[in-house]
Amino acid sequence: MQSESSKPGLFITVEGVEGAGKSTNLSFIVDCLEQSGIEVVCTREPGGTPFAESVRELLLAPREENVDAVTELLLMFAARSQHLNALIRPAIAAGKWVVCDRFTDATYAYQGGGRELGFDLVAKLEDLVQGDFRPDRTFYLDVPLELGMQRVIARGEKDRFELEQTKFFERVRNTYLSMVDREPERFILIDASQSLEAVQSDVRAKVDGLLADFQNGFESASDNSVKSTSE
Ligand code: Z5A
Repeated sequence: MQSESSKPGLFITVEGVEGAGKSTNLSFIVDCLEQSGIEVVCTREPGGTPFAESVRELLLAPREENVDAVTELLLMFAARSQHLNALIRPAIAAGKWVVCDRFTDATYAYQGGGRELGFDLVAKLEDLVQGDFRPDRTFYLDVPLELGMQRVIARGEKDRFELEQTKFFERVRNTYLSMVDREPERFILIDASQSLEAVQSDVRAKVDGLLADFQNGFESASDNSVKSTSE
């Protein structure tokens, strides 16, 4: 299937707690889409452009100084603003599909839930930075915390977030699950505790469904290609 340059692409995000297999399955989603002839831009948050990747380094490096939760929140959105305007919006407008490893749902989960800043503050910044730009679909890979942690520990070195306590990650996961409940039409819930083979079989079925919807006229509900926060 060819993406039509006259038609905007879709914005797909992939979310999950630590060790859920986001990065592994994001590559798989990109492969499935490319095999179907879709032009894909694969990116991540925080990061995605040289400037935003510099902000990512600031955010993830373990450090002795305690980083204030609001400082962290503002840096997430600073990186996002740059990423959105320099890379994501132009790609979607050019008819490409953008597949992004984490986006604003992660801010609700980690800063809103994990850091206990709450939904309202995150929502205000979301409106300011994104206007009504939202993901078209979000794969949420769910895994019990213990299993996710086992996978992460097997990988070695931890970043500043991965050094947090279990309670923090419980709040993160609960926030994700509450968002999945609230927006079942956008979220695609995947049981990521299964074998990788079984997870990818589920993911493949959902991608095929999405491609079929797109062929049948599915278009971004949020009109992502045309609206800019500076307009
Ligand atoms: N953050 C935030 O606080 N606020 C925000 O707004 C945003 C982000 C956007 C960096 O994110 C941090 O930024 C993140 C949240 C915060 N905090 N942390 N931690 P990141 O996405 O770059 O980092 P991450 O969450 O740590 O991702 P990750 O470590 O790459 O995990 P993953 O992508 O879910 O896992 P993976 O690398 O694909 O898989 C982990 C291992 O498990 C690997 O060895 C796989 O081979 C294995 N695996 C995967 N699936 C399976 C199955 N099904 N069975 C067995 N083994 C598996």
